[in-house]
Amino acid sequence: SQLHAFLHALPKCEHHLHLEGCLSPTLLFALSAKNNIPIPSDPSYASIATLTERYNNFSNLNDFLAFYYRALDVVVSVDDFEMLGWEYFTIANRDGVKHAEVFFDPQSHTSRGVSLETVVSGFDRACKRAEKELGITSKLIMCFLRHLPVQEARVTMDEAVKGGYFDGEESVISALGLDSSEVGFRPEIFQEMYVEAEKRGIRRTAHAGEEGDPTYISGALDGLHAERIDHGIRLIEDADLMDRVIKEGIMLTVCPLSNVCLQVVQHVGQLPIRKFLEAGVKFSLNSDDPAYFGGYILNNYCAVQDAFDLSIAEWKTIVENSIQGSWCDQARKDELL
Ligand code: ES4
Ligand code: ZN
Repeated sequence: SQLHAFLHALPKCEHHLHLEGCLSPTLLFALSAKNNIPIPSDPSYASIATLTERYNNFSNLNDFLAFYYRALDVVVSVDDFEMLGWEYFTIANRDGVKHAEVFFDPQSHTSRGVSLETVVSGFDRACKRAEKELGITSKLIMCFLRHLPVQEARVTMDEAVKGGYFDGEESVISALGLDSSEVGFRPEIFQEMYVEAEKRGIRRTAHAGEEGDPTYISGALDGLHAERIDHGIRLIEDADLMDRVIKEGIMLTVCPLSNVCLQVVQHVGQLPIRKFLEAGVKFSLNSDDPAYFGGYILNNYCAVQDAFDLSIAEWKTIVENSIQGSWCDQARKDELL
């Protein structure tokens, strides 16, 4: 696209990236062979090509999530989790990412008999290697699966606390998130865990306003004291709530290619990017589940540029907001600015 070299060179921060969403068809088939775990017999899984083709045709969030959870069967050992994390960081490095705050879904693994320790150790190794070898700083955000009973989130949180992973911003897990099927699973259900996270000095974010209406966004702000909102694009439907988000400086983590792939919008140009810029809503641009949605972060930046033809000054605003909205310390922000 136009400005491609400029966009590539920008010091990018990523805030909305599911490590499990980096499991490409190629890596899925490789781990299946390595671990001797069968690929599902469903015709979609006949080959890397047929699976890739199916990934290009999701009808909505739940249709995608079924594939996302199912693919994880082949990921079992600490090495596998490290490999999945490393897959992300090497491609992010190629795209010019300098700092990444990445999600993982422990319940999608513990429900298969994989321990929290295995998951956290593998991802933590990938993060440490990324800092050492690539100079990428990162944070891990543990997400609860909102379609599962709240009691299971409670158990997951207790296990993270007991393991010593979850005590203040400097611990292995530095933040809490909420993801999976949105409509019908309101943020407030998870209030108790978010209150506890706040007491423990843990940062908080939640997916809201992707498929859900703006009351899911206000629910995440009021009920969970979320400091950021993941997706949040339906904020554009509520002018008063938008004023509040602007006043409080809440950042949205917007994922353009994801929204198109999951048919939240028909094309990137339908996203309220220009309206958010003009109104002063802070947002970062992110890749969500890049192995499923046709591109990593640079593809998302390029898709926005192709759709909106933003000015250099507007790109500077986006990049500065995404650095300032990060949860790294001020010294790291100053290096990136
Ligand atoms: C997700 Cl795009 C999206 N939305 C909600 N939950 C998710 N988990 C992984 N990707
Ligand atoms: Zn997401």
